[in-house]
Amino acid sequence: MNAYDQTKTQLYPVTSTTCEPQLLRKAEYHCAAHHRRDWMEDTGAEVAFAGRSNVGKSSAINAITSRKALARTSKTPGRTQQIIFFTLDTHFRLVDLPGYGYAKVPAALQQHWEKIVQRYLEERVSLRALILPVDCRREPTASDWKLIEWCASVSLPVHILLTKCDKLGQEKRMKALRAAQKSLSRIPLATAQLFSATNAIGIDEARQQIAELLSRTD
Ligand SMILES: Nc1nc2c(ncn2[C@@H]2O[C@H](COP(=O)(O)OP(=O)(O)O)[C@@H](O)[C@H]2O)c(=O)[nH]1
Ligand SMILES: [Mg+2]
Repeated sequence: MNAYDQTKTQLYPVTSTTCEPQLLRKAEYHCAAHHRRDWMEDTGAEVAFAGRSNVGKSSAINAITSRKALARTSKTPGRTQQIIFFTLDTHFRLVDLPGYGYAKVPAALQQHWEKIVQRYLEERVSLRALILPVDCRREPTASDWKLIEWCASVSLPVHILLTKCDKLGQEKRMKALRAAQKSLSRIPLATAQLFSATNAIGIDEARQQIAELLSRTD
């Protein structure tokens, strides 16, 4: 290494492009972007959480990052209207997208959110995968399927968290997982797992999966 390279290395420390599951515990809130111009720079790698309001998205982010209130959880759905960026290190990020499908939100506002999410999904080069929490007791909604199909159409992996599985007994839980896996079998790059933020089910599995998706290079 010559002197120039040495200086360069010191100025720009090389970050690993393999994400370890434990890195998810290092998540820090970075910003909440109302506008496209406020998005973080599109470099490195990120995974985004999308989903219907009230499915347990914020609770899932908190559980996966081992933080009580990194992403605000709420009993009033539909409050998160911005795209929220969390950094894991200088290379890896988590992104919390606005929730959709809350009936009490006026249609115009709902459409506005959809546009923001669509724009983010279409433009973002560093996006490696979508994490989609779906209530394990309910069928995925039309909006959930729209996202899943969209991911398939652009070869973006989608990982489904079957949330609130503490509400089901063991047998029904496994039935819900099998049903989800069956309906996703025709979708390339779609995976599903059981998850409960309340009873800490599937948290290590989700961390492992997200770390692998963040490390994707293809
Ligand atoms: N029983 C149960 N309730 C949950 C779980 N995760 C979230 N909730 C509850 O569901 C509601 C919505 O959760 P939140 O994380 O804010 O959902 P979001 O709107 O998708 O971000 C809150 O009342 C949470 O306490 C879970 O794993 N089990
Ligand atoms: Mg939320």
